[in-house]
Amino acid sequence: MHTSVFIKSLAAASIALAAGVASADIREDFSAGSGGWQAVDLPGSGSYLSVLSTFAVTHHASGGVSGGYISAADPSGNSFYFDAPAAFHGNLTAYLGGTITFDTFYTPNNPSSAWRDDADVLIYNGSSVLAWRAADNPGESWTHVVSTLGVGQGWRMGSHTGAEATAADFSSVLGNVTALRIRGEYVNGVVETTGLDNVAIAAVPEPESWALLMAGMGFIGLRRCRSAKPA
Ligand SMILES: [Ca+2]
Repeated sequence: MHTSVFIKSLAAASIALAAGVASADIREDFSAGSGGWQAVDLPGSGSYLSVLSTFAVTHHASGGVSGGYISAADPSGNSFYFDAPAAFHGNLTAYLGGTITFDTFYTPNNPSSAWRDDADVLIYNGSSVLAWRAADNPGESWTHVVSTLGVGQGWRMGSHTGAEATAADFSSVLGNVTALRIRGEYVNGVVETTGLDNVAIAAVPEPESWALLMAGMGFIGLRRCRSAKPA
């Protein structure tokens, strides 16, 4: 009987864990080219719904955090962003609670002319936009940026000064992502070149999956402990 319960709990834990990690990470390390990424110029300062122009990024075969990376040079007095390809679109609800991470830098990097009045990450479903701004701008060398996709993690609606994004907002936008953009504009002036590498959207296993796995492991431990005692 114990063996049967043990197998059932282990099987349940395995199935739940597999379901929790079923969503593979979406990644681009720019090792084989620009991966379909381009750049867009937006009005900026919280206005992100119209695209003023679209332009090509430059792929560099080396010089990234590892291997290649892309860069774009500021084209205007507006706010430019890196624009993700279709691999980063669609139904991303499986990544709620997970992270979006990337490495970036900009040069020349002069703190006295740094531009802060824009979101660092924009996730769109049509005209609904989740906006997140990091605590600070990146540096002149590669800077790792981590944002957690969830309520209370600094995401706001429309712009970085909008209302805090709710669970319903995340469901609505992540359910059908039509664009994902990462900021290139960091200087008050048409001077900077910004690099981007290692963009990743990663899911986390659901907590109940881990709880089941731990319960299964605990049961194994209990069984071993009991069978080790003399009869
Ligand atoms: Ca790379």
